[in-house]
Amino acid sequence: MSRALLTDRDGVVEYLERAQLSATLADTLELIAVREVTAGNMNRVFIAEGPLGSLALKQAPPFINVIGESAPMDPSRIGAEARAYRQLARLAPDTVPAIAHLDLDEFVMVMEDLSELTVLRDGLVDQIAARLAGGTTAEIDCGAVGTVVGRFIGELTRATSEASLGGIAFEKLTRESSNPDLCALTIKYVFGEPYRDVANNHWVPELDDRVRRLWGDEAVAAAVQTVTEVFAGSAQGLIHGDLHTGSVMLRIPNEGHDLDVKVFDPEFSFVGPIGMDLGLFWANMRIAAIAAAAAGQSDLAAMRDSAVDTSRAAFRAVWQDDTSSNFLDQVDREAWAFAGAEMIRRVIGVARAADLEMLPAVQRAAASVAVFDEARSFLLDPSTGTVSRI
Ligand code: SR1
Ligand code: MG
Repeated sequence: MSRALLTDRDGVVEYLERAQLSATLADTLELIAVREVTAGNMNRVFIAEGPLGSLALKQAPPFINVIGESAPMDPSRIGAEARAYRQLARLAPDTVPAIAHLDLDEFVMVMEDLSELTVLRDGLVDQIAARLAGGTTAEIDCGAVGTVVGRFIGELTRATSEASLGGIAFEKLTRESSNPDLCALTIKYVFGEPYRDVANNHWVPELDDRVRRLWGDEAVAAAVQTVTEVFAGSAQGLIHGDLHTGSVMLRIPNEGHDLDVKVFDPEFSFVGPIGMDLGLFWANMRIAAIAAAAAGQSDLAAMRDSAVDTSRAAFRAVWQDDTSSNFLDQVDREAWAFAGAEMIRRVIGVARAADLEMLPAVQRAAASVAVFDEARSFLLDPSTGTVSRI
């Protein structure tokens, strides 16, 4: 990296000036305000705003941001993300933010400012927090969000499948979308570390016995091995690769606006198993539902669960004329196995679920145990997935 990392307002404004983007925000630099909105694990994000407009800047540091310099990571991953955005913009332009600028010297991507929208996970967390504090927040129509996400996954994977593209174009896409560094990260943090005694892991004390048993559980180890092989060996279509509720944004409908759903952060994208994006989304909606149930908010829990059904239905609606029901059932089973791995890592591994972390201790413990037990059952028998039709 040829310059220092962006850390403050002046650095961001100076960057925008050098990149000849500051004039889109303000006539004079003094009028540009900057705030850091970093929320994910990998990168840093800033919003720069002036009287003429606003932009989001994302910079990949040469390490995993949430861990720090002890976890070095090639910052050119931002190029993989930009490449994925280009593919998604071609295939599903309404569901991704527009990219304004890519800089592979300083590993910065400048993009449409979506900060008026709410990150789905934040919205789900706020709902519980507000109710626990005796207040209310806007309703999130999770069923409608699930429909958009399921259609997104369906359209993306169908349009990029070998059957749609033909062998030569499919091979080219697979090659161009190859993302070995980020796939290695998934293998390490999703399928690896939670199943070993490593320093990054932590969990609530109520999970102690279960976690120690998990590390010696041969049936679980075999199931995780299978799901890892599916992850690494099933090139079926382009996937987002990290489609949890922190990768979805929405504008809650109000006067003048319909529900608007965007999928972002596709840096883990590659040509992989179709069931993975579904499974990660289902896992995180189940975590959100379990958190709501533990907080005594069963209406919210049911609303959150509806996203699992609607996303599955929307996904199937896209694919059903082009494939067999056997294939779709196999996608379901793989999706639930991915869901199991994702849920386990959110209660043991380094990447946490704010849905659980924000709960008061007693409810957090109950929810974490419920997530763990359900996850283990999805891993061992994916047909236990909560969609009754499987
Ligand atoms: C060390 S954190 C790694 C995780 O961050 C990303 O958000 C992905 O979920 C990845 O698994
Ligand atoms: Mg992310």
